[in-house]
Amino acid sequence: MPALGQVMENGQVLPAFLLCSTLLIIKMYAVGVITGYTRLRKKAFANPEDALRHGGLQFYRSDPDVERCLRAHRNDMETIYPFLFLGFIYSFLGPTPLIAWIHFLVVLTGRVVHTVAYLGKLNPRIRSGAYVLAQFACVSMALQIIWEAAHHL
Ligand SMILES: N[C@@H](CCC(=O)N[C@@H](CS)C(=O)NCC(=O)O)C(=O)O
Repeated sequence: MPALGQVMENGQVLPAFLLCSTLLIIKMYAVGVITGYTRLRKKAFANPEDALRHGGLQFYRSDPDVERCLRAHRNDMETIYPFLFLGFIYSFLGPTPLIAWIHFLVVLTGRVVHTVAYLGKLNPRIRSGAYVLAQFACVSMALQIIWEAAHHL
């Protein structure tokens, strides 16, 4: 396996991964901000002390839109966190830069579309398709890591 500096210089694979993964982390932050904004807009708070601060204990309640944000965030955690591991290790396997870029961009695009479709209540097929697309790229990276690791046992 090449050293970190080599990967950075030669293939532009690691910088591609760092770019896409950091954008995805910022995307997750955005979901958190939208969740907080939705709580304020719908007056639906997760803690009694928050509700008291914003008008009374009656606002210590759940809300379908807030729940939707939380599900989008949970789905991000189920998919993006594994990508942070898989993409990083994959970057060190010496993949063809173009193929690696395609993997990372598919995950980035898939996850952004998933969030937009989920929060925007779009046709569920768009969300499912985006989910499957991003997962497909992640499974591809996982299989390549397993393959490489198995050959170094
Ligand atoms: N934990 C997921 C596993 C399957 C999954 O991630 N499905 C995608 C595409 S249908 C999804 O957007 N699920 C909705 C969600 O996780 O809230 C679930 O409960 O649905």
